[in-house]
Amino acid sequence: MSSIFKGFLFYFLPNNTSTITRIRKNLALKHGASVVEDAIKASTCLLVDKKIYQTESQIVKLVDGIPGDKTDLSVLNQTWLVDSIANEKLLSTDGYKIDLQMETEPSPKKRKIQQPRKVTLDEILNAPVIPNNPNAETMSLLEQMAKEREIQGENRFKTKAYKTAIDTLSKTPQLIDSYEKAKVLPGIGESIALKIQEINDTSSIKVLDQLQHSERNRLLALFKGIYSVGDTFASKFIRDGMKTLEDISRREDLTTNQKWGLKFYKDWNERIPREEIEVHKEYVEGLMHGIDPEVELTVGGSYRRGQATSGDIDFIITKPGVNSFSVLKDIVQRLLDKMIETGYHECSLTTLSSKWLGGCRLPISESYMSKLPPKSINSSTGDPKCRRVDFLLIPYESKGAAFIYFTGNDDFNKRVRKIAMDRGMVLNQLGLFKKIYTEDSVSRDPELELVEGFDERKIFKILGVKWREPNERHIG
Ligand code: DCP
Ligand code: CA
Repeated sequence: MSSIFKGFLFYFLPNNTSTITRIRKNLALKHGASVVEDAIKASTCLLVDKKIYQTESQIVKLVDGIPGDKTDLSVLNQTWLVDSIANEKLLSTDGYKIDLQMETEPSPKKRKIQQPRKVTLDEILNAPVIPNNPNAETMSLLEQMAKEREIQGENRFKTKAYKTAIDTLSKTPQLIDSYEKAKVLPGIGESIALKIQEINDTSSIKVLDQLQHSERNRLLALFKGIYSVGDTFASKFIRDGMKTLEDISRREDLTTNQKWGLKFYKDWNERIPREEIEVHKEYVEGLMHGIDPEVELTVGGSYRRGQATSGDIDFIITKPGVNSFSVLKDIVQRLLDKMIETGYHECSLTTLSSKWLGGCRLPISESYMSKLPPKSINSSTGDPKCRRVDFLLIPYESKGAAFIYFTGNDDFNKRVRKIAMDRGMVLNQLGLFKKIYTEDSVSRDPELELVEGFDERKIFKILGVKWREPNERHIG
């Protein structure tokens, strides 16, 4: 490699770690120069990227901030370095000098000097060959651009244009760092040449950043639509390069619930019409009647608040006089057995405890098909859709507190719980409790004494909160 810059001391402005600065510093070093980093020394040559700093006043301000001896500083456009390397000889600095004494607005003459120099293909091909693919960064960004365009379903020619340009760059061992150079290469058109210029000016492509940002959000939302996939999993999927639900379905590390979530992705991301929930209620009541007619089934959540659609169906299950979870569990286990028998049960997302979460689909039956709105039926199979169903097992003595909790909405619940706290009480799904402080409670949590659990209205009253019908609890 030639040593055309032997004896030169260069300081790069901007002195940053962008690809273009790194590449140019490397080139300078390879051609015999020394690069100073922290301070300007005597006879330093300041190499300015004029694409970034276009006015002299900007440069003056920056030079002022650099420590060191600036008495015989010469300030040159970085293109002098690039052109000298391309010509394999030290070019005259005429036309590359930047005069920091001059007025801030460049004179028409100066402006002419900044006009891009026309480059020929021969010049590029005769420029020094740089080992290790000097255009790797540019190619990588163009590759990402092609991918984004492909995802967006842009016409195939656009994607192909990127691929052709990348192919050309991969066969070009010379540094292509400007619009002018890119433009003369075969297979690189106007739009991609401009992007190559942009990459060299900013180490990025603005449009690509925007596309990738919105693409990430789109993928986050898509993946979080899978049951049991939250931010952590969704981000991991994106990091692993997943683009579609099909990509996800090929993974071998999915949990059982995530697999169910994928299987019922479409159905579980739709709201359930109120009329359909009524049919589910009738259906489950029918099954329950054969098991234990005394059991009370209430649909809570948004349905109890009177909303027209719900995300899932929250069944609150209690039985007069029964406060034991294990008795309730036995009943619900028999219900689950029947659900499997009749085909209503599609999947379980939990084992049965004080609650059960799963997926259910109404079997086709003439008796209620006419009551289902069109949105409840899968138009291609004619089957009712699979729905997310919860069973919440509630001791009878906690019925009122559970009704408050499972009616919501969450903001309403937060507000009522806060009122309880302010009154030295605790409200949860089992009841309203008074905090009892004993001598021991300095070191331990206070003991809780049940004040009211059964009667929803009484709980409101004790808290001093005006009674609100469920449909008046939709706040926030
Ligand atoms: N709940 C709560 N705090 C939570 C989650 C739930 O207080 N973090 C209560 C209030 C909710 C009820 O449980 O109303 C049921 O929870 P859902 O998530 O099913 O919410 P909704 O039924 O209100 O809405 P959706 O129609 O989306 O199911
Ligand atoms: Ca709900």
